[in-house]
Amino acid sequence: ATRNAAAYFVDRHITEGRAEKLAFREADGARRVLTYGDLAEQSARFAGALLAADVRREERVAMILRDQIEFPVIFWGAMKAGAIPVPLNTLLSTSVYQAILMDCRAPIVIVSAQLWPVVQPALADNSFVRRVIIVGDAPDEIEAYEAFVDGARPAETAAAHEDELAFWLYSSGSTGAPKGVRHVHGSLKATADTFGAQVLGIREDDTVFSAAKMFFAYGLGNAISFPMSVGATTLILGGRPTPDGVLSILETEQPTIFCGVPTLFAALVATQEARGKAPTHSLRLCTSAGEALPRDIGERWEGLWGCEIVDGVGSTEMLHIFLSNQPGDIAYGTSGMAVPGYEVRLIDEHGAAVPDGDVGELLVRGPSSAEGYWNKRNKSMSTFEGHWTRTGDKYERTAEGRYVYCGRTDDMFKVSGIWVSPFEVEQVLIEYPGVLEAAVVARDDHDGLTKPAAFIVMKDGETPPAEDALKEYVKEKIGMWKYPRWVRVVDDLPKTATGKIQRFKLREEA
Ligand code: 3SK
Repeated sequence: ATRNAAAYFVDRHITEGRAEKLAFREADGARRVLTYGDLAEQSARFAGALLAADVRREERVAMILRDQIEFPVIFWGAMKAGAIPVPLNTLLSTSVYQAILMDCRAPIVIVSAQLWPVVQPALADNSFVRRVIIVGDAPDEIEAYEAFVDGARPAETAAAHEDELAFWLYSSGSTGAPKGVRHVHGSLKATADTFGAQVLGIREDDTVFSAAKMFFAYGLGNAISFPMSVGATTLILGGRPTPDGVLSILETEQPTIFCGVPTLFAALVATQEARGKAPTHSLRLCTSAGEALPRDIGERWEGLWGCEIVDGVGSTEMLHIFLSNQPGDIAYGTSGMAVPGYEVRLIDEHGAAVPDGDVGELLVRGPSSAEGYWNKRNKSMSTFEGHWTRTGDKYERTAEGRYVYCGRTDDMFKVSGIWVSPFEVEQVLIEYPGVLEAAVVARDDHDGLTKPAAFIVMKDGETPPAEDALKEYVKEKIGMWKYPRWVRVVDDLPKTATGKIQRFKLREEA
């Protein structure tokens, strides 16, 4: 039997009698719906259109698409044709699209109409792109999606091996240029069988809402592969997840699982606290990833909503979450333990195991690691070390075996010879009344000695705290040497599209 992931996630539902079941429902815009039957038919038709357009096996299909029902159709349709879908972040600049489209050499680019003004100039000198398709209102001279698929003969799902390349994702990381991360067909099922089944316990009667977008590995699992592994339904939000918009979806659309990122949970807690009433909802579980969830946010959320947040850590390279809390066994402020099916370990700079209580770099081993980076041999060799993948994250393991995030390898610094975790200081800063978000970086004082510097964002309408009071608070909570010697109040923090604080930018400013 073929191990093409589309056979398992899409076609299987037809033979199992779920053709009429709702797979996707848009919660904004045109509020369209897509059943499992529609998805099977439309993805096969899109695959047929790609073959008719002479897109060959393993050629890349660049997707610059907002979350909308065409996203899963095109993602699975490309795989059915044996081509490689490459979903791209929808918030990039023209110059980054230009670089990525040259790097992946996609002959065909599918773009949401709203994103066309940014993407169009990126195609100017690209001789690889043979065809551009617009989803939505297409300008006259550009081919519309409906015209592209109209009349196409539905294609059979191409036979594929589970170890064969299936799709790429571009990892932005918290620094540097995006890298093409190449994933195989078997990895999608591997993450659904591990985190999806054994942590979320995802079920056919679940309705999932992921504020994290589908182009992001975290959103791809939450909104596409996990619900589709069991025939559940996904709510799609095309626009930006504002606190008011998300709260309204949680109240009116009644999802049972909500997947967010720490910044959004912080904003939702602040908004809900200001409203001062308990929301009505049907949530049974929430997940958080992208960055470590501050303890205070997790506790306040659970107090308001009576629903746990399962905080975990994953990576684009591992496709989804491999270290996580478990429902019913949550320790806020920690990333929990290895997800069943994965192993993790901590090493020092010489590769030796570090004892509990010491900080080390986290390595992970499991069934969904990527094949490597595209055209980045050195980087691939230093990240994927045989079965083990280096994460670049620093962690500490507690005596109970839970992992506590300390920061990115590049973000950690020493003060008076002792390691400081920016994340630990940030957690204390956001406990201070009125502080919404915080980021801490190293800065040299006038003697050239490294000290913490903090950037804080205040909640709406709150006055910034007296600097000395804030410093004293941190000193008392976590130790003399960790308090920020400088505090700057800013309107917002620089973040990647997936919500990770870009501390390297703040280091430059500090
Ligand atoms: O950053 C994360 O924690 C994450 C989680 C799941 C999938 C991908 C990523 C980057």
